[in-house]
Amino acid sequence: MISRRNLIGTTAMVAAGGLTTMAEEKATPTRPVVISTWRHGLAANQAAWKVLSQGGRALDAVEAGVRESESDPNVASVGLGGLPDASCEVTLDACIMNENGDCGAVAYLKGIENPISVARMVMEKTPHVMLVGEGAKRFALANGMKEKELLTPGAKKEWEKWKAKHPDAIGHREINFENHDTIGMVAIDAAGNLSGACTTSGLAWKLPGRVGDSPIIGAGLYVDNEVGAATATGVGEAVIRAVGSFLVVELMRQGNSPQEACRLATERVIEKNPDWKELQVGFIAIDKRGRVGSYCIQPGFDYAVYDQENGNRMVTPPSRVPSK
Ligand code: SD4
Repeated sequence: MISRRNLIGTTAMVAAGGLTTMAEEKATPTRPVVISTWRHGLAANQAAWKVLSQGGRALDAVEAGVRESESDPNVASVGLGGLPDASCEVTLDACIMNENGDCGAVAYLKGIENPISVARMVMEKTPHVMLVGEGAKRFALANGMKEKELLTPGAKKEWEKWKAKHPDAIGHREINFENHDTIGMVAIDAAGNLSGACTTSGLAWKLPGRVGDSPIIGAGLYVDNEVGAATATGVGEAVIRAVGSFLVVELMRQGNSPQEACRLATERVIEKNPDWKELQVGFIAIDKRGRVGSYCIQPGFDYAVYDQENGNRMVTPPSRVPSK
């Protein structure tokens, strides 16, 4: 645990290093707080808040929160209703991490509506961190999950439109700037513990078999209960190259505010990806004091924040490419 004495020490050191001014520091922690990516984060935060406001555990809150988006057929790139891969199959990636550093993940999972709950079972019921494909599905079915058709008529229609335009394509890395996507959620509970969850159907029209950053611990999500938690959205390949979410947490460990940590990690993504102008990547982060922050490459990304003081609302973070 970080003691109050250590916290003060860190603050003084940081202020001396010019990274953060004292005015940015909050004297008392804000908690609980939950944040999540994109507009569908509002409904997800609502579900998470039900757990948090009753003194529940951040882990239960983030699972309940992202399940909301997974099960919403109108969210076009998570769980049910997710846009399919190039062969018109919906395949899902998810991971979860708790305050003890335990983690679980699934990738290339088909036909299961709530991959986040499978990821949690991997974490809690197996000695492993990640299960993929057929094995992940068999594990889910053996543990009480039901098989379900995840391709909705709307998603199929979108695929048909794409296929008509790209009849010979075997895969595609398309990022839709307006209509996202993956839900990443991180939270701190009333007891001051952090957890996070990230779940997606991945990039639309991806090459079959492709796995993005979302189920990769350190890339799509990272939680360190001593420091903070972060999650990512956007082009997964670009996030993996920079081990993005781990980097955000490490930057917070060095004394940066969540906002500055997200900005610096985005700059690293930019350094590692020469085609960054064509990409969207966004990070959101929360620290041990309940401070939150976010940064992205392209304008158009927003995130949902829920706390006691200001309720549930959308926040637009600064972006590297300025908005017009
Ligand atoms: C992926 N990072 O599979 C996900 C997609 C995403 O907003 O986040 N889109 O690469």
